[in-house]
Amino acid sequence: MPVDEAELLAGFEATIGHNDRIEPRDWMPEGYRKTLIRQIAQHAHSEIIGMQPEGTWVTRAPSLRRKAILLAKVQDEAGHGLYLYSACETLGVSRDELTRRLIDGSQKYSSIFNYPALSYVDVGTIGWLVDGAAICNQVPLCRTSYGPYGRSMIRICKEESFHQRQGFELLATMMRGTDEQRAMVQESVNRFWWPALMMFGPPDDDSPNSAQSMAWGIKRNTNDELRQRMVDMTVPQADALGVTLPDPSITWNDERGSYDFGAPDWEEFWDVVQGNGPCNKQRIDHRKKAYDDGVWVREAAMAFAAKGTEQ
Ligand code: FAQ
Repeated sequence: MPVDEAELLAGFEATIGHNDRIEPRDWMPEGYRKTLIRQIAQHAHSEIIGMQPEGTWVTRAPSLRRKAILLAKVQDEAGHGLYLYSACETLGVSRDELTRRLIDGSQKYSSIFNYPALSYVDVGTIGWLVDGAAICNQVPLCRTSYGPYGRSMIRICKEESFHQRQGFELLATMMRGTDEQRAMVQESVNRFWWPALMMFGPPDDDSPNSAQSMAWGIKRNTNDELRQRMVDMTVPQADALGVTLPDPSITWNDERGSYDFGAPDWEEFWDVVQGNGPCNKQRIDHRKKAYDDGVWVREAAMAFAAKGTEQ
């Protein structure tokens, strides 16, 4: 390694060691830049693709109040995607390029959004469990080592917390309703519980990126630590709601001060990640259509901007 680069690396490692932030103009190892682009882009894509399952219910909301809440939530998700794409652009990759990589399948988005939202109750369950999992994962990311990513996480987490509460409130309302409504909530929770636990990624032993991402301060906790946090947070909430989580092995472990729980079906997880989930094709087709339909808008905006600079 040339001397200059060794010095730059030492400076980078000292910044990471002091828990200070790396900023866009700072020198960074190529692997750090690539890992950040991979994770931030995947996160941004998840927010944008994540608008689809709930978005289909906006026109079928059961009341004006529910419609206003859902519209605000889905709009927030678009905003989160945009902050994250902007953070990613500071690493030298364009938003256009990132969208192309999403559509051609070379970048991923969260497995959870390949499951359908079959009824309005699923809007509540997604808020409670999916946004709940997102909060567990994202609160530690507010302290991630890359400045633009950490700062975007702070605002995103505030909004996710509203999302989680609206989901819980929707389910609590249904649980105070009829037997049929309670059964709908239970059925929805049964479908979403395991996919929500899969959002944290594979078990630590099977997570090729975790060790390096933790060493660089990109991730602050391992996948299994965050999954455990999610279970510990959710079990008392399920009790308060009066729903049963579909895992008979959930039991309090006094020694660990945490709940024991079963393993998700990892074969199903990898199958969904590789493109074979119930909605993978539909999600990407929809995104591609929106991107293609928007070509003329982007072209017009660019032409307008160019005209502005000519004057
Ligand atoms: N789905 O080595 P690891 C939200 C991939 S936002 C698909 O453990 P890493 C808000 C992983 O990319 C939800 N792929 O990877 C909302 C890697 O493949 P690669 C998104 C997954 O990066 C709510 C391979 O498996 N949140 O929900 C998944 O260290 C409601 C090996 O895995 C974020 O993205 C998965 N679940 O850890 C919106 C948070 N898990 O890339 C709408 C930021 C793993 O090498 C409605 N991301 N893979 O080809 C992270 O914290 C991390 O990237 C992990 C994965 C924890 C997701």
